[in-house]
Amino acid sequence: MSPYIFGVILPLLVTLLVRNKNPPKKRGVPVQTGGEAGLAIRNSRFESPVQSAWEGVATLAELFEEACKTHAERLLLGTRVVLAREVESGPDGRSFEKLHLGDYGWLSYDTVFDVVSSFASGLAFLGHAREERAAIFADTRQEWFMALQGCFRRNVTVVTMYASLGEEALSYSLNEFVCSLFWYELTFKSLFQTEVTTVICGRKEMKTLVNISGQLDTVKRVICMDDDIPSDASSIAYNWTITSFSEVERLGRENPVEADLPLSADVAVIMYTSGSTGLPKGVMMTHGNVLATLSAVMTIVPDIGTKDIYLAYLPMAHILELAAENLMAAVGVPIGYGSPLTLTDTSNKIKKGTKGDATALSPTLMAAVPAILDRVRDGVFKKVRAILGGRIRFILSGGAPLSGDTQKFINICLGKVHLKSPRTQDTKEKQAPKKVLEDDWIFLAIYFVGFCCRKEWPNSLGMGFWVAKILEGLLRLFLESPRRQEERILGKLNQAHSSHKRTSLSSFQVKVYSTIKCAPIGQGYGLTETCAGGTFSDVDDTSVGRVGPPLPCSFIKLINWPEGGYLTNDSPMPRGEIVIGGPNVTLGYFKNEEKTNESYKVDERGMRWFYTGDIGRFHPDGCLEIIDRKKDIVKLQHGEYVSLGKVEAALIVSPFVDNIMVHADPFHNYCVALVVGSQFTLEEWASQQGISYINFLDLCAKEETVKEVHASLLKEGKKAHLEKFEIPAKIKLLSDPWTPESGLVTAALKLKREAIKKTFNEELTKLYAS
Ligand SMILES: *[C@@H]1O[C@H](CO)[C@@H](O)[C@H](O)[C@H]1NC(C)=O
Ligand SMILES: *[C@@H]1O[C@H](CO)[C@@H](O)[C@H](O)[C@H]1NC(C)=O
Ligand SMILES: *[C@@H]1O[C@H](CO)[C@@H](O)[C@H](O)[C@H]1NC(C)=O
Ligand SMILES: *[C@@H]1O[C@H](CO)[C@@H](O)[C@H](O)[C@H]1NC(C)=O
Ligand SMILES: CC(=O)N[C@H]1CO[C@H](CO)[C@@H](O)[C@@H]1O
Repeated sequence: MSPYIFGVILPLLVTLLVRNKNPPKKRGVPVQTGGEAGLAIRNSRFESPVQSAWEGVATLAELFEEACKTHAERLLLGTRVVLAREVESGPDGRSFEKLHLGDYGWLSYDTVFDVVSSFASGLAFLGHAREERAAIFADTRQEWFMALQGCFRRNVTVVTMYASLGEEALSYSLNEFVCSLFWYELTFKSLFQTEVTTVICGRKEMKTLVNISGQLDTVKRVICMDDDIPSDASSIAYNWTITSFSEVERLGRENPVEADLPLSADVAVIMYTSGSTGLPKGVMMTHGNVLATLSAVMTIVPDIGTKDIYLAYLPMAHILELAAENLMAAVGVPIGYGSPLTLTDTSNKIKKGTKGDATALSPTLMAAVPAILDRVRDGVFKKVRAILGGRIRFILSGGAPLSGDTQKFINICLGKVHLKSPRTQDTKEKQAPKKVLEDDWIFLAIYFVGFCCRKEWPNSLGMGFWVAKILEGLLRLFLESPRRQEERILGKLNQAHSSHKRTSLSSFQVKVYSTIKCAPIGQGYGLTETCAGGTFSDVDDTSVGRVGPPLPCSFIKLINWPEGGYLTNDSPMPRGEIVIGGPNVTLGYFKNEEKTNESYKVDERGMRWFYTGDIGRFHPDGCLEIIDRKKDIVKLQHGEYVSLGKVEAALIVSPFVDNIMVHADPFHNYCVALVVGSQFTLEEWASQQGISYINFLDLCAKEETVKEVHASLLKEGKKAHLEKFEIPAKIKLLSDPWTPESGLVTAALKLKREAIKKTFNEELTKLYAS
């Protein structure tokens, strides 16, 4: 045995031994519950679900009032002044609006409470009756927050959905047209279904409203958050009274009425979610629901308090943002408003040379969704590659042992693995691929960085420099504009701010080390239906790929799903469908009893449970990991179940495959696949075989190519121990890669099954027809 290898193994062994001395901390512990049999886990620190962290407070309205009394003189809401608007035209002839924004102007708790109370009175003065509902459609801004609180003070249920800009901005890679159509449908559906009588919106949203006015016979009042109400709006003949926000406030001040406060079980918000399939559904959340979530988050974010500053920029119609802003206001944290398009100095709408929201505010807290973190990840990878010139193929590492994590990270950054698709990760080690949560990539990155800093990576290797570079990119990218968001998973980051540009290595490392120590990103798992309650990783948990133990307000139960092959007595870890219970679980879908009955159950002890349709497993320390999705598992004609994600992850390993989507039609007994060929390997193969072709498209159409690729899939399938029915019987080889721009994969390169099915409908039909 050569000393070199010896030298590598020994330190690794030592590390393992040292590690094993400390048994993993128990973060979640089993708990007895009612309802369907299964394995339930609760947060180790709380025996029963937390309902309210504030004594005597049972509603959001009370919470806000209390906070205003406690923090009266402190600053609460901040908005930037628009100094100038300019229109610049881009190279492609499209014009962009650029903003020159000034500093933040602040309102104190006292002032805000005054505005909120006046607004509530004004609402009553305008004739909004107590049991009628109001809708708020606007970008995240301070009027949104104040209108919300105003409604709460009148026990008025607020209907929300994403405002146009939020959605558009977050998904700017998506086709804008599709987006606005979608929004249009959502607006219509939610207004119509909930019989809203007052709509509170921004200037921009009024256009849509006017467009659909003919169909909205319940709407009587429109309150415009901007003072300059569009003139074309009032010229249209319909029976709405249009009032500006400040006018409502003035009316309320002149005609004050008593507050009409809600109870804990009253519905605070009906939140419309897009849902990945089908029509939008309105989730009914009580004050108790939201309060339970706030209380739980309180226990998680360390020492949240008056020294913090919060940057609000996600859509308020997202439960994460709504909960976050209410929490910040409750604990005395000033909220500065921004938008995804003005977040950083280099954001789309920021005039060159002026400050983005993050620079102007220097927040200590912000909410994020995986799409943002995905961009961080992509940026990190690009950066790592770029640092080394962008063409590196192979690195020889020696002189010191390389940890598995580091190796993985570097491989991902530089290797084929990432260039193909992140879904290939881990296929060897695990049968069940990580389908749902791919954002462990970013954690891996952070972990790597933490590792390097802690181990004081030998500078002789030049690694210290490297690390600093990666971190520089990482931190800067934290602030870059986000993409399409997904509501399922919530990420939160404690942002270490500063100007990171020309920071020296050592101070940089120090700064980052302190960030790492307190795990800057906690990962959680939750749904709108559970009021974003679910799980959240502990601050001191540096593991990756898991979503943590149950939140103090939730129980998490795994139940058997025998058809899919996931059982709670599986070894080494119990697996099953994830069911979430507790005070955080919402009442159900608005006017959709059938869907509510499908997904919500109340057990004999009165606890509400929500069936998520996600498949998870519990680690020994009580942390949850998401491993599959029920929806992605299809039952074939003869009753066999195919987990599409699992099969795809096993087959994408083939060198000929750039991307793959397995499709299983329940009316047939085999599955098929759409395969995007890897141009490089296929052309190489063709030249070896002496096959001539005009272009790649032509090569992919050739029968022998398809045969070769199919054979390779069979081989990989066998290697991964797939069943015969799991391996696609027929495939279609495609030449064009699937990119986020084409709308076939998300920004995080996850397949958009519905979009792909639609695009290749003809090919899929043919595969089954022949
Ligand atoms: C709040 O409003 C709801 C719906 O209109 C009503 O059922 C409930 O009784 C009200 N709560 C109070 C405390 O008046
Ligand atoms: C206005 O309504 C029509 C259908 O009535 C729709 O096709 C169009 O997209 C709408 N325009 C806007 C700006 O929402
Ligand atoms: C406006 O209201 C009047 C009386 O309330 C009613 O007769 C008329 O049909 C309404 N017009 C529209 C466009 O809804
Ligand atoms: C939903 O469940 C409740 C209680 O079990 C039942 O009364 C109701 O009829 C169900 N509704 C539908 C639409 O299935
Ligand atoms: C607001 C709400 O739904 N509260 C319920 C939360 O769950 C507990 C049981 O754990 C019920 O008792 C509450 O009524």
